[in-house]
Amino acid sequence: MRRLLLPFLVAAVAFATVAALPAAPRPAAAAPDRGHEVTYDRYSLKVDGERVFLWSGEFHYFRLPSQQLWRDVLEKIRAAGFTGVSLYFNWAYHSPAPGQYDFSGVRDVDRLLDLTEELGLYTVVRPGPYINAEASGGGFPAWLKQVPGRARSSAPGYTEAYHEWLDHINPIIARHQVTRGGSVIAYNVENEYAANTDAAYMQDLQDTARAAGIDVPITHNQCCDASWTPTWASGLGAVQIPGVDDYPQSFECQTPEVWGPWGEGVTERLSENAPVYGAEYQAGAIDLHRAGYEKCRELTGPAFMKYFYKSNLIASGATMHGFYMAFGGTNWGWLGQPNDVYTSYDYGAAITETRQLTEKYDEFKRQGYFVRAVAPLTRTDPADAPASANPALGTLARSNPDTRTQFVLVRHADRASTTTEDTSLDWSTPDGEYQVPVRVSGRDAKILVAGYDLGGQRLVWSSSEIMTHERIAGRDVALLYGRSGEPGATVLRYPSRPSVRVLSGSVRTSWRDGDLRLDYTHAGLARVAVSGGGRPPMLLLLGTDQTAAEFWRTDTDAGPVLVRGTELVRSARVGGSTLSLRADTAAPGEVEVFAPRSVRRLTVGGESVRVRPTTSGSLAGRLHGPAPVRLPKLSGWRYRPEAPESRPDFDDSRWTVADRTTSVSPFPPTTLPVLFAGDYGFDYGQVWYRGHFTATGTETTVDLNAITGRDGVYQVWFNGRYLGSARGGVQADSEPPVNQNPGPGSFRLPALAPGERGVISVLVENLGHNDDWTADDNRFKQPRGLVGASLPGSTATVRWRLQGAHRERADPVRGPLNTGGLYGERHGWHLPEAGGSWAAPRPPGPGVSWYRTDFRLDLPRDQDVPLGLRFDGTGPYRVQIYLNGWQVGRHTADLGPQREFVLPAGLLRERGANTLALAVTALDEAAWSPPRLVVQANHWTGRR
Ligand code: IPT
Repeated sequence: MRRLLLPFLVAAVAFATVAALPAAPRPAAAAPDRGHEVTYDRYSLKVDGERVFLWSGEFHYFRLPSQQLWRDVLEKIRAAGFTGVSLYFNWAYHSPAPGQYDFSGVRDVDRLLDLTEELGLYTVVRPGPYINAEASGGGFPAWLKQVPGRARSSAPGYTEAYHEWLDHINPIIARHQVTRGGSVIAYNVENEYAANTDAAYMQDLQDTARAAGIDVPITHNQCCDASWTPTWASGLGAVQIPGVDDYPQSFECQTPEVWGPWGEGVTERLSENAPVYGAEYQAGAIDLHRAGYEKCRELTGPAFMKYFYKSNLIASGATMHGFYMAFGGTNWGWLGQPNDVYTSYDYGAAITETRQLTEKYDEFKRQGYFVRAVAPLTRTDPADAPASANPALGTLARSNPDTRTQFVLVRHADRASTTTEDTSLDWSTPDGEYQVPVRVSGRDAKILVAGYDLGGQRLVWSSSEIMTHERIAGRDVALLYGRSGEPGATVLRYPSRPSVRVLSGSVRTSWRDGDLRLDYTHAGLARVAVSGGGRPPMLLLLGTDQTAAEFWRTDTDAGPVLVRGTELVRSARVGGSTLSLRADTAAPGEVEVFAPRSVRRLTVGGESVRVRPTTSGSLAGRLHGPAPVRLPKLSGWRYRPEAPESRPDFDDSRWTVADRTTSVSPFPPTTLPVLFAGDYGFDYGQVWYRGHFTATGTETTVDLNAITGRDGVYQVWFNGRYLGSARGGVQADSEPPVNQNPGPGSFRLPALAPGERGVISVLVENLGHNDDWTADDNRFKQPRGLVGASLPGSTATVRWRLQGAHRERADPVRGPLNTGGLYGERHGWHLPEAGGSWAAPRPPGPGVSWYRTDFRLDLPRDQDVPLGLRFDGTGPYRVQIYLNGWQVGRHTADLGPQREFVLPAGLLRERGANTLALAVTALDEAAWSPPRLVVQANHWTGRR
């Protein structure tokens, strides 16, 4: 072991620098001419007078502790066609103790906002102070529980505390506003502030932001629907753009087939002067019932997205959307709220926790490209919808008052219906009366467009949906799609008869009175070249859901580029005659590019690709996939038992004495002294208690109460002997219906003689802090740790001391949420540089056992290979997983559901030495089955 110490120290030092990536040089203060004006009206946001369609995805940087992966995920979000991101800022993540703030390394949100700016993603910032988000304390730091005065009100104690937070975060946000050349387009105050509201507080949040130079529109996300009051649309505390959160599909992931249990999901207009804002629109779900996130992904899958998102677009005319979540991430360390979530916050999102793209991503892409390409959508009013000949299918319409472009939603009248129906729409389009045949198969919805100037073309109508169109190399390239096997028709108008060539697929054309009509069945990818007719040439691509999703659009200085194939296109650049793509592949395959005229050559990921011109005017070539990777087997495990705290002779003289008799907690202590961990500065993770007494001889049991959060446990020893464990409570109430007996446990003591000395040792889990959903302190200020202790029948006085992770001594790199108060954590056993004597592994017994091993990786530089740690065993134990000192997850082997944990690149050294440490808390004797490394995905990325 000794031998290993030195290299580890070196690795640890090197590592700290990797983890806490130095901040990039800050751009000099933005020159005023880089700034843009942000305004809005009842239709949309505007930047320098140009309407903006905000289609944003929610992303939590604090759930992805790796700057390099921020870029990866944000590039994936951008590539899906999102025009923006919505970001919560988590106060607890930055503040271990009052007055202490950290914005470095994985907390460097200044860098994060540099990145959104560099990627051209508009950013809605949501700094709370309260965010909910299934984060511990709803984003409130645990130290706030000791601050008197109701949180989320204008009580002085709370006011002073949140001003401290805003004084730190607001200046960072302010310098990244669109008005100063940055990406921040809107600033959201509070979160679903609907119960126990205090308008003066709501107003002060905004006044404070304005005083810090925030000059973009201020927004709010109202809970659920406008039946919740106030909506913050008027009166004291009103925001400029009030928005609504919609979760029509509920969080019942275990029944993914149940359709829209929480209603229509139409975002309400809360203000006549501001755009309709779907601040949080459901794009996944919390796994409340531990059904597994794949079920949540099914619950909120493409069918839901098609039906609800498109219905909402046309019903509400919303031009501001935030989809919650685009990427969920990981509740690493003690970040998660303890009752509703576990380590993974995958959320069933379009991008998985392992950063993979799903069929939900494809649907986002189809819709995102559409809302981005078709500008008239940014200003629409309700319009008469064409009648549907088949009453099973309903229609709803909007039109743009300037261009008269019409948008018609077609879907089942009964939203639960799954039948396939054909209809004919009696459509009075801006270009004349038409009978338009449409088919809807099952849970689907289409937005059909009529009267649209599609580049240089005139689209009269189409029963295919528009995905995107671009002017590339002097012609319009348009991509339309429908479900495979469904009939489609498109009508385009020309001053004179154009010439039409069907390059591939089966498309029938007809010409009548200026209308070119194309009829086809959606299958594969049909290609039609149209030229002449008094308009610029056009390449019309007619795809299916699947083939359309194979396209990527991206901008270059030389104009837009469309790419077909690859797993992902991150960005493109044109230099001379070469188009350079940054793209990922999962397997060898074809790539086809539609690029500016100058382009003759193609490089992908820095490698040149042999290309040939196609009859479609594109260039095509082949790409290779990733090389297979082999992972080391985890072996050489070493072991070290802990919990010396359970022994009677353990020296606890330097521990904190529990001597308090009062607490600001709304829950009155049932016994004294106060044992609440937070009242003594121990906020996160496990806490140890030791109670000393001199027996009277009448003791029979020790009766305890502990609050741990759902699924937490505590364990009890007497004079070194294990007495057993009990489930901790979630919540105690101080008002009826009263539960003043949370997490009870009664432990039998051995017979004691009068005058005999006894030591009770208790290890209590703290899985995190409740949220403050109801803004009344009752949940949020619930204590953690022991909340009651007594020796029934005895008059002996128990002197208690406690020990844990103190808020004044948080890990300066990994932050306050990384570790708790286990002996091994207090002595750095989780750190790469841990010394001490470690032995051959033995199975865990009651208490805590540590296991460590090292492994080297040499993953290919030009591949992205997310790795996971997989546990196969089950038993009465829980495992805290430390990767190079970072607590990346918690495996609850007795409850589940999660067995595989993400080892995020950045914390994981992909080429180098890594240390894995496991703290196994067993409730009983357990079998030891070490975890293994697994490849979660493998992509070739080329030079990144
Ligand atoms: C909405 C919250 O605003 C958000 O923070 C998150 O908690 C989300 O729910 C659920 O994941 S609250 C709404 C569902 C009532």
